[in-house]
Amino acid sequence: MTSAQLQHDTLSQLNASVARSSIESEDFGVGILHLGIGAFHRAHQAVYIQAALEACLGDWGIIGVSFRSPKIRDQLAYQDQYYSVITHSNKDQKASLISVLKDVLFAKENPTAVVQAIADPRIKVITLTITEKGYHQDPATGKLQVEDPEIIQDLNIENPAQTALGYIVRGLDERRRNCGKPITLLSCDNLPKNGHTLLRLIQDFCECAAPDLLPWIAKNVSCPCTMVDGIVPAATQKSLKQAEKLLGVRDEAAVTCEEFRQWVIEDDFATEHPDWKAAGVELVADVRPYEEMKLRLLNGCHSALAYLGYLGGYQTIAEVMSNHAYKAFAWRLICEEAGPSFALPNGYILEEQAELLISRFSNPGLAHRTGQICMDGSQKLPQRLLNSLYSQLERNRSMPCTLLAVAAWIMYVSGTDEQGNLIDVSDPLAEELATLHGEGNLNAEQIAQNFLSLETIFGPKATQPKNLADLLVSSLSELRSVGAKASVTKFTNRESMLSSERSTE
Ligand code: CS2
Repeated sequence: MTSAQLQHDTLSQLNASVARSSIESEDFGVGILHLGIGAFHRAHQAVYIQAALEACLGDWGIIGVSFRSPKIRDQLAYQDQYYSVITHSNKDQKASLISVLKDVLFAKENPTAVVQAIADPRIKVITLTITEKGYHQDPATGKLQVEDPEIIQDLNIENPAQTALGYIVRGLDERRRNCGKPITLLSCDNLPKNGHTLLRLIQDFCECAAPDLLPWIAKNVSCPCTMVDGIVPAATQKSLKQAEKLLGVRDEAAVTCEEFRQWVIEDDFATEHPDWKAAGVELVADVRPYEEMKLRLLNGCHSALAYLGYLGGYQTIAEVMSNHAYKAFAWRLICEEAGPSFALPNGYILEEQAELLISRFSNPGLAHRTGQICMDGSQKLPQRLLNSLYSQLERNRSMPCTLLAVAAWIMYVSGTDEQGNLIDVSDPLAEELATLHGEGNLNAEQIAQNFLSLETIFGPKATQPKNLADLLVSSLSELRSVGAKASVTKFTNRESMLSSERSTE
């Protein structure tokens, strides 16, 4: 027998073990607009906002915006905006009901409603998870990609918006005319200086399309930087089945995540905001050390394990971590390569971070597909791997794990795996990247040269470390001749060599 679907009328059928909120939707009004309502927002910011509301009520209900498809809007509408978060610790699973969503808009269907929501005086904070590519930033110059066809369309303010920036600028313009009230925009994407980057791109956009909006923005809009952390794999039929078992009802919008969750925000709001502190959010003067730690340690290692894991035949990160060699590789990448490339936030210890990350990645309850993390590598590589690589090579440090990870990304985007199977490469530059491999007849030197000429990712030649090309050629050659698993195994040998050295000291 199939169970009933989660809705207001079926709440009484929820299993007693499901954590229910002490507040109900009618207790609060709307105050937050979220752009890009995917699984990550539902398992992260929405959970914090629910905790803030439970600690101290206020009008902080969320209106979500979906850019990609009407599916999540329809699912949540049918479920009266209720959904569940299934938390997998390394030992057990817990289900919690989330009831902070008020409505979800599907942008393409009603672009005006999104613009009006941005202008709505009840909205004080706009949160964003639009992915790296959603910012349309030229990585080489840091400026808006004014040549991008969607941006060209959006720069004509008369056209209905297509991009998040297009919506934001139209909405802010309407807000200025409508109520004139200040607003805070919180970028929650894994980008360096995400808030400041967002503000700069909005300004670039306005310079081309609405220059008279700039002085109002300077006075009324703040874009604090944030660091968001929490592993949230995409839902699968299996995860939805597991959710149903825990809940006692079906939830088409259930999200699965780990127990760990962190949100650090630069304390620079133009408006009031939910009681972040009561919800466990850290407000700090400077997010940078947290952001570097997150991007270089977690995300850098994640991408490295995803590319090398995928090529090694592994489907999920937990499976990758069950291979001792990959674990040793992760430890070395974090502790010896990425870690020493920046200053950790006060009170953080590198080895403790490495242990925590390795245990998080090993969580068997999270079927986090390597292929999901491999997506959009062209947008992720610089902040995750290249920043630490460049700064450490300049200091003559050896970076074999990071180089191997970059080489693995190059092999991945060729579109063919080690067994000759096709890879469905999802990346805005996918076609261009595949051509850099030629017809399969290029040697490692030629491939490395082609990739290093890609300034949008690797920067101009003059800014690249002098020995980068040679080092990349040797990592690529190794990967091409022995494959990912054997290349990674070298690091276990080194680990065991080191421990035997230590034990004979
Ligand atoms: C992952 C991130 O998909 C990816 O690229 O590395 O989504 C990662 O799971 C989160 O940033 C963890 O906070």
